[in-house]
Amino acid sequence: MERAVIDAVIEKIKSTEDPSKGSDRIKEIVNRFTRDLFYAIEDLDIQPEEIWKAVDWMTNTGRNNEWGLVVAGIGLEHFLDLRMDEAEAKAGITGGTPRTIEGPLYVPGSPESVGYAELETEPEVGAERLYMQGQVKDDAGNPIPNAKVEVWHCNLKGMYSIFDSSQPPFNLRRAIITDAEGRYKFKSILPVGYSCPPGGCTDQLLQAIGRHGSRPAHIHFFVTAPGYRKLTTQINIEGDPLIWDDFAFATREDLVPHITRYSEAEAKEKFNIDEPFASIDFDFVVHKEKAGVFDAEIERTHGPR
Ligand code: MBD
Ligand code: FE
Repeated sequence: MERAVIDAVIEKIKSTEDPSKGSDRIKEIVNRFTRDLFYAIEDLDIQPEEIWKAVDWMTNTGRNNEWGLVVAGIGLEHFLDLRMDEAEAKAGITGGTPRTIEGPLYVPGSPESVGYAELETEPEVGAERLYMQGQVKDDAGNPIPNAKVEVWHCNLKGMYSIFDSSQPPFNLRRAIITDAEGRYKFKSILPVGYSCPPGGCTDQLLQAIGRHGSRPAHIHFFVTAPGYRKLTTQINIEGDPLIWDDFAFATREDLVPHITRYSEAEAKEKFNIDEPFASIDFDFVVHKEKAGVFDAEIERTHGPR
């Protein structure tokens, strides 16, 4: 079919729109997507059975609440990051801690404390203990007191509390308010990598295109402070073999901090801590709010549906 014929079909569909009803923005987007879809069907000679299979797959993906995984897995969430980076650069906002995707597993309402938090509601048996600490700063290097550092990560099974009812609610999720010197510190465990539910819709899709659905071990953060742009980011656990092979494309230079390990003897002697531990120093550098740039607080639904 000629493109002109497809364009005529789209024009015919558009002609049924009532100009006094609905949203111009949504009309524009829907018409564009429909046209691009019809072009793709024509160019790739997509068959009716393939369309109905895709409809079933989309239905199941929604039923299983896997769209957040799919959005991460096809690189769409990372692409949105790249577009936000570009929009900020155009407005003169550069440097600072790089943003990277939120992912689908944040839940608001974590227990809050000032300066320090222990993330384990329930002790994680067999885990390597982690202390992570640093400052929240502005891009001139000034510490920001009263900033909120929200942190969340998975347990040794690669599962996130709230989504995984076998853990206490908010296990491995906390909010830490920085102290007078802009400092935060938390005790937790080194998490492991995450894998999409085996046999689920995202896994099926990735298998069908010869990809895997795993992420390197990582820890998520939101950093917010009045008058500053929200930072959404993650760090990766140094040494994970998937660091540059993340199915969600979230790894970025500057987000793989060095881990220092202390033996039981060193922990006792230098820190008076009764077990060996891993330590990460990491400062978050955020930007002042600026007029005329998009709002870095992105509205989206959180938690299990
Ligand atoms: C995760 O833990 C995650 O961070 C992302 C982006 C996708 C799936 C699981
Ligand atoms: Fe995650």
